[in-house]
Amino acid sequence: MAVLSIVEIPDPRLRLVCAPVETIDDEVRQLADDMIDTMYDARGIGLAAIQVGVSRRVVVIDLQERVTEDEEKPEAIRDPKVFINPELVSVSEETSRYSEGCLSIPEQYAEVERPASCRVAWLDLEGARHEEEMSGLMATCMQHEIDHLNGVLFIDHITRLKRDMLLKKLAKMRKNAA
Ligand code: GNR
Ligand code: NI
Repeated sequence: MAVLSIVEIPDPRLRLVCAPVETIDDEVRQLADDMIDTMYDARGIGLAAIQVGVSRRVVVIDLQERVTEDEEKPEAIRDPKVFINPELVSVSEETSRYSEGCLSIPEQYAEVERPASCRVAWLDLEGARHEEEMSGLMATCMQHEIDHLNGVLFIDHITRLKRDMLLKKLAKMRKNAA
């Protein structure tokens, strides 16, 4: 078990285009394990490797609802999924809006419009290829994570005015916390 520290804006690593995983070896398996520990520790529903400083195309997601806001999710109902080299195969024309947050932009939220559903291809930790149609929060979260692999953040999808307001609130929050 290793909880890693999370990279936050304006760290330039969040703008890197991450490299595909060529070989699924012990290092990748260890990374995925540590990312899962880190995601639960931070109470996130997803995490991309670059958020722990590793510029690789690895994503972990667990959408399962928390029992309560301040109670930790019982380990028994945890269902983490690992996605190696995930790719959008196609996206729907229909869009949906969701109030998104990001562990790399702490405590800030904004409505983001994205394709409502998407078809995603990826490798699992055994190297097997999967392809699946995703919708709802899973589609939103997967697109948010694939964005991270390409150096894109949810604030890139909102208006400049909203982005500036959000960044100001973040600066203020950090100042008060310091
Ligand atoms: O924990 C997270 N919640 C979330 C909510 C709406 C849309 C996307 C997300 S992902 C985010 C964790 C994170 O930063 N993943 O990169
Ligand atoms: Ni994020």
